[in-house]
Amino acid sequence: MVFFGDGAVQAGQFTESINIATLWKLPVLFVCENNGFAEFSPRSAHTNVERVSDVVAPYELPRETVDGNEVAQVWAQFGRMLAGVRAGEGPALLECLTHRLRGHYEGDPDKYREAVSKADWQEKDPLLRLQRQGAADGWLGEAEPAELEAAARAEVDEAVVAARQSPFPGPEVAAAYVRPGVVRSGGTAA
Ligand SMILES: Cc1ncc(C[n+]2csc(CCOP(=O)(O)OP(=O)(O)O)c2C)c(N)n1
Ligand SMILES: [Mg+2]
Repeated sequence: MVFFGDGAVQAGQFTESINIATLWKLPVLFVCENNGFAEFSPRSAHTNVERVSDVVAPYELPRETVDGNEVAQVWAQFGRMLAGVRAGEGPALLECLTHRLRGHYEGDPDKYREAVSKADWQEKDPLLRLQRQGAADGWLGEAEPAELEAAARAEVDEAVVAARQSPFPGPEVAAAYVRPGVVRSGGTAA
Protein backbone atom coordinates (compact mmCIF):
# COMPACT_ATOMS: atom_id res chain seq x y z
CA MET A 1 0.00 0.00 0.00
CA VAL A 2 1.46 3.36 -0.98
CA PHE A 3 0.16 6.82 -0.06
CA PHE A 4 1.19 9.90 -2.00
CA GLY A 5 0.01 13.42 -2.82
CA ASP A 6 -1.19 14.75 -6.16
CA GLY A 7 2.16 16.55 -6.45
CA ALA A 8 3.98 13.22 -6.84
CA VAL A 9 1.89 12.24 -9.85
CA GLN A 10 3.65 14.56 -12.31
CA ALA A 11 7.02 12.97 -11.50
CA GLY A 12 8.12 10.23 -13.89
CA GLN A 13 8.48 7.63 -11.13
CA PHE A 14 4.72 7.59 -10.66
CA THR A 15 3.97 6.48 -14.22
CA GLU A 16 6.92 4.10 -14.18
CA SER A 17 5.56 2.48 -11.00
CA ILE A 18 2.03 2.15 -12.37
CA ASN A 19 3.44 0.71 -15.59
CA ILE A 20 5.50 -2.01 -13.95
CA ALA A 21 2.89 -2.77 -11.27
CA THR A 22 0.22 -3.40 -13.90
CA LEU A 23 2.61 -5.27 -16.22
CA TRP A 24 3.65 -7.64 -13.41
CA LYS A 25 0.24 -7.64 -11.69
CA LEU A 26 1.88 -6.65 -8.41
CA PRO A 27 -0.25 -6.57 -5.25
CA VAL A 28 -0.15 -2.79 -4.76
CA LEU A 29 -2.89 -0.43 -3.68
CA PHE A 30 -1.96 3.10 -4.82
CA VAL A 31 -3.72 5.71 -2.65
CA CYS A 32 -3.52 9.34 -3.77
CA GLU A 33 -4.53 12.18 -1.48
CA ASN A 34 -5.47 14.78 -4.07
CA ASN A 35 -5.74 18.14 -2.34
CA GLY A 36 -5.31 20.13 -5.55
CA PHE A 37 -1.97 21.62 -4.53
CA ALA A 38 1.64 20.56 -4.95
CA GLU A 39 3.47 22.74 -2.47
CA PHE A 40 2.34 26.20 -3.64
CA SER A 41 1.10 25.31 -7.12
CA PRO A 42 -2.51 24.51 -7.94
CA ARG A 43 -2.94 21.37 -10.00
CA SER A 44 -4.03 23.41 -13.02
CA ALA A 45 -0.57 25.08 -13.10
CA HIS A 46 1.27 21.84 -13.81
CA THR A 47 -1.08 19.51 -15.67
CA ASN A 48 -4.16 19.43 -17.90
CA VAL A 49 -5.38 16.20 -16.28
CA GLU A 50 -7.53 17.11 -13.30
CA ARG A 51 -8.20 13.62 -11.96
CA VAL A 52 -5.34 11.34 -10.94
CA SER A 53 -7.57 8.35 -11.70
CA ASP A 54 -7.65 9.57 -15.34
CA VAL A 55 -3.85 9.76 -15.51
CA VAL A 56 -3.69 5.95 -15.13
CA ALA A 57 -6.57 5.15 -17.51
CA PRO A 58 -4.43 3.53 -20.26
CA TYR A 59 -3.10 0.93 -17.80
CA GLU A 60 -6.59 -0.52 -17.27
CA LEU A 61 -6.34 -1.09 -13.53
CA PRO A 62 -9.31 -0.64 -11.18
CA ARG A 63 -9.37 3.10 -10.43
CA GLU A 64 -11.83 5.19 -8.45
CA THR A 65 -12.15 8.76 -7.21
CA VAL A 66 -13.94 9.28 -3.90
CA ASP A 67 -14.72 12.15 -1.56
CA GLY A 68 -11.64 11.88 0.65
CA ASN A 69 -13.35 13.75 3.48
CA GLU A 70 -16.13 11.19 3.68
CA VAL A 71 -14.81 8.41 5.92
CA ALA A 72 -17.49 5.84 5.05
CA GLN A 73 -16.92 6.30 1.31
CA VAL A 74 -13.14 5.98 1.61
CA TRP A 75 -13.48 2.95 3.90
CA ALA A 76 -15.90 1.11 1.61
CA GLN A 77 -13.91 1.71 -1.58
CA PHE A 78 -10.64 0.98 0.18
CA GLY A 79 -12.03 -2.38 1.37
CA ARG A 80 -13.24 -3.38 -2.10
CA MET A 81 -9.91 -2.54 -3.71
CA LEU A 82 -7.83 -4.16 -1.00
CA ALA A 83 -9.82 -7.39 -1.39
CA GLY A 84 -9.07 -7.40 -5.13
CA VAL A 85 -5.38 -6.71 -4.58
CA ARG A 86 -5.15 -9.47 -1.95
CA ALA A 87 -6.97 -11.89 -4.25
CA GLY A 88 -4.15 -11.48 -6.79
CA GLU A 89 -6.08 -9.34 -9.27
CA GLY A 90 -3.20 -6.89 -9.62
CA PRO A 91 -2.85 -3.25 -8.53
CA ALA A 92 -5.58 -0.65 -8.06
CA LEU A 93 -5.64 3.11 -7.59
CA LEU A 94 -7.83 5.01 -5.15
CA GLU A 95 -7.93 8.79 -5.47
CA CYS A 96 -9.24 10.64 -2.41
CA LEU A 97 -10.27 14.23 -3.12
CA THR A 98 -9.53 16.47 -0.19
CA HIS A 99 -8.13 19.82 0.82
CA ARG A 100 -5.17 21.03 2.82
CA LEU A 101 -6.45 23.27 5.62
CA ARG A 102 -2.96 24.51 6.43
CA GLY A 103 0.06 25.48 4.37
CA HIS A 104 2.55 23.03 2.89
CA TYR A 105 4.82 23.40 5.92
CA GLU A 106 4.71 25.07 9.35
CA GLY A 107 5.30 28.78 8.74
CA ASP A 108 4.05 28.72 5.13
CA PRO A 109 2.48 32.23 4.70
CA ASP A 110 -0.18 30.48 2.63
CA LYS A 111 -0.83 33.49 0.36
CA TYR A 112 -1.30 31.54 -2.86
CA ARG A 113 -4.85 30.28 -2.50
CA GLU A 114 -7.06 33.14 -1.48
CA ALA A 115 -9.74 31.79 -3.79
CA VAL A 116 -10.32 28.72 -1.63
CA SER A 117 -12.81 29.09 1.20
CA LYS A 118 -11.25 27.63 4.32
CA ALA A 119 -14.51 27.94 6.23
CA ASP A 120 -16.26 25.67 3.70
CA TRP A 121 -13.53 23.10 4.00
CA GLN A 122 -13.46 23.26 7.78
CA GLU A 123 -17.11 22.23 7.66
CA LYS A 124 -16.09 19.21 5.57
CA ASP A 125 -13.56 18.03 8.15
CA PRO A 126 -13.81 14.21 7.98
CA LEU A 127 -13.79 13.74 11.77
CA LEU A 128 -16.51 16.34 12.25
CA ARG A 129 -18.64 14.74 9.58
CA LEU A 130 -18.16 11.27 11.03
CA GLN A 131 -19.02 12.53 14.50
CA ARG A 132 -22.22 14.16 13.23
CA GLN A 133 -23.13 11.04 11.29
CA GLY A 134 -22.51 8.86 14.36
CA ALA A 135 -24.68 11.10 16.53
CA ALA A 136 -27.46 11.17 13.94
CA ASP A 137 -27.40 7.39 13.37
CA GLY A 138 -27.01 6.60 17.06
CA TRP A 139 -23.88 4.41 16.84
CA LEU A 140 -21.67 6.90 18.63
CA GLY A 141 -23.21 5.88 21.97
CA GLU A 142 -23.59 8.07 25.03
CA ALA A 143 -20.09 9.55 25.14
CA GLU A 144 -19.74 13.28 24.47
CA PRO A 145 -17.51 14.23 21.51
CA ALA A 146 -15.15 16.02 23.94
CA GLU A 147 -14.74 12.81 26.00
CA LEU A 148 -14.00 10.77 22.88
CA GLU A 149 -11.44 13.30 21.77
CA ALA A 150 -9.76 13.34 25.19
CA ALA A 151 -9.55 9.52 25.18
CA ALA A 152 -8.07 9.51 21.67
CA ARG A 153 -5.53 12.18 22.62
CA ALA A 154 -4.50 10.22 25.71
CA GLU A 155 -3.99 7.09 23.59
CA VAL A 156 -1.80 9.02 21.12
CA ASP A 157 0.19 10.65 23.95
CA GLU A 158 0.86 7.19 25.43
CA ALA A 159 2.03 5.89 22.07
CA VAL A 160 4.42 8.83 21.70
CA VAL A 161 5.90 8.17 25.14
CA ALA A 162 6.27 4.44 24.34
CA ALA A 163 7.95 5.26 21.00
CA ARG A 164 10.38 7.73 22.61
CA GLN A 165 11.30 5.21 25.31
CA SER A 166 11.87 2.36 22.84
CA PRO A 167 15.34 1.55 21.53
CA PHE A 168 16.08 2.68 17.98
CA PRO A 169 15.15 -0.24 15.66
CA GLY A 170 17.84 -2.05 13.70
CA PRO A 171 17.57 -2.80 9.97
CA GLU A 172 16.26 -6.31 10.67
CA VAL A 173 13.02 -4.79 12.02
CA ALA A 174 12.21 -3.31 8.60
CA ALA A 175 12.69 -6.69 6.97
CA ALA A 176 10.48 -8.38 9.60
CA TYR A 177 7.41 -6.56 8.26
CA VAL A 178 7.96 -7.27 4.58
CA ARG A 179 6.10 -10.33 3.34
CA PRO A 180 8.43 -12.35 1.12
CA GLY A 181 7.42 -14.72 -1.63
CA VAL A 182 5.74 -12.61 -4.31
CA VAL A 183 7.23 -14.23 -7.38
CA ARG A 184 6.78 -12.71 -10.82
CA SER A 185 6.82 -14.87 -13.92
CA GLY A 186 10.33 -14.87 -15.30
CA GLY A 187 11.52 -12.63 -12.48
CA THR A 188 12.91 -12.88 -9.01
CA ALA A 189 11.15 -12.90 -5.65
CA ALA A 190 10.17 -9.40 -4.54
C1 LIG B 1 11.60 13.04 -5.36
C2 LIG B 1 11.23 14.46 -5.04
N1 LIG B 1 10.97 15.33 -6.03
C3 LIG B 1 10.62 16.62 -5.77
C4 LIG B 1 10.54 17.04 -4.47
C5 LIG B 1 10.19 18.49 -4.15
N2 LIG B 1 8.85 18.59 -3.59
C6 LIG B 1 8.63 18.71 -2.27
S1 LIG B 1 6.99 18.77 -1.90
C7 LIG B 1 6.56 18.67 -3.54
C8 LIG B 1 5.13 18.63 -3.97
C9 LIG B 1 4.28 17.83 -3.03
O1 LIG B 1 2.95 17.78 -3.45
P1 LIG B 1 1.92 16.88 -2.67
O2 LIG B 1 2.47 15.52 -2.51
O3 LIG B 1 0.61 17.04 -3.36
O4 LIG B 1 1.90 17.49 -1.20
P2 LIG B 1 1.13 18.78 -0.67
O5 LIG B 1 1.77 19.97 -1.29
O6 LIG B 1 -0.31 18.62 -1.04
O7 LIG B 1 1.33 18.75 0.83
C10 LIG B 1 7.69 18.57 -4.34
C11 LIG B 1 7.66 18.48 -5.82
C12 LIG B 1 10.81 16.09 -3.45
N3 LIG B 1 10.72 16.41 -2.16
N4 LIG B 1 11.16 14.83 -3.75
MG1 LIG C 1 -1.12 17.90 -2.78
